[in-house]
Amino acid sequence: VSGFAVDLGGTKTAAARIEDGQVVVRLQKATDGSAELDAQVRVIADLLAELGYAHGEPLGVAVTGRVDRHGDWHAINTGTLRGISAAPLGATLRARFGARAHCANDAAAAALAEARLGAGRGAYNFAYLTVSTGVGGGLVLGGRLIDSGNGLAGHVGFAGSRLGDQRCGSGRFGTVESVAGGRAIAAAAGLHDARSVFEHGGFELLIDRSAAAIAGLIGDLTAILGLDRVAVGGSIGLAPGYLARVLGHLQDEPALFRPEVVPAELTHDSGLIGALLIAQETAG
Ligand code: ADP
Ligand code: BMX
Repeated sequence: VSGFAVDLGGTKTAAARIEDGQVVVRLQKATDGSAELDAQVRVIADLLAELGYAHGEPLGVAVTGRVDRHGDWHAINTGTLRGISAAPLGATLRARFGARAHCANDAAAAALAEARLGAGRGAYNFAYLTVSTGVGGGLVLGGRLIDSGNGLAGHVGFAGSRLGDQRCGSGRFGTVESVAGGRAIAAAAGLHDARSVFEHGGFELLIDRSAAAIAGLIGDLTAILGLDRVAVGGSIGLAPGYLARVLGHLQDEPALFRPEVVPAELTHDSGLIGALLIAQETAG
């Protein structure tokens, strides 16, 4: 795939020019979680202009939150995206960048890219999990990315965790995201962001609780879907030592519920590459 892509997460917005499935230039800036649709699209347009994007070129935009069949964008965790509710992202992108612009959920995009070009190659039932600002997911079963009309399919971070004792910004109680996501880790530590929790030291129990919740989620998903491989990404998922903790907790599961668990191979580029793959496939 060749073209342009944007990955708008809860913490950072990345944009890239992609050639033959590889990111050749990448830019990044902090996401404004309180911005409304117009302001978010302005940031996207500025990054694309800096990359030399010209109207009508292929463009994939991956976003945190759910994207429904009409291309409307909704926050599920309303603490992460405070200015977005039923925002016509797809229509706005097409009006501004042309008919080859498409949008999708960030973790679903990343899952497709890992399945096709990264850590999921050769797996039959594959899941990608991102442990980042929230906890997101994408399921590629028998080679097909699972979707749903309301864009909720694959949102595994909103499944329950036996370690959960809080409500997350989705309104749901005891979610994996409320235990394992970056916002939850930072709040529990009383620090501004999860990165400082990792760098500060002394919060091993909190980090370990996050990893245990992810291991429990992997066991549950494997029971439901018969996964043979799971790839873990996101800045927390890829932080040194984190995956080893997940694997440690996974040892508490019976062998049948332990798929192969590996780091995301396309690292921080999977959402970008997947967004462009989806845009190309949607275009037919
Ligand atoms: P996004 O959620 O925007 O897609 P990331 O995958 O970078 O972006 O995840 C952001 C979360 O990861 C934030 O909670 C941030 O504090 C945390 N984070 C960023 N860098 C690191 C790091 N090196 N180690 C641990 N956590 C990190
Ligand atoms: C949340 C949810 C998902 C997203 C996931 C990872 C919102 C705003 N986001 O579970 O749609 O895929 O986070 O996103 O409801 P990230 O921001 O952590 O990368």
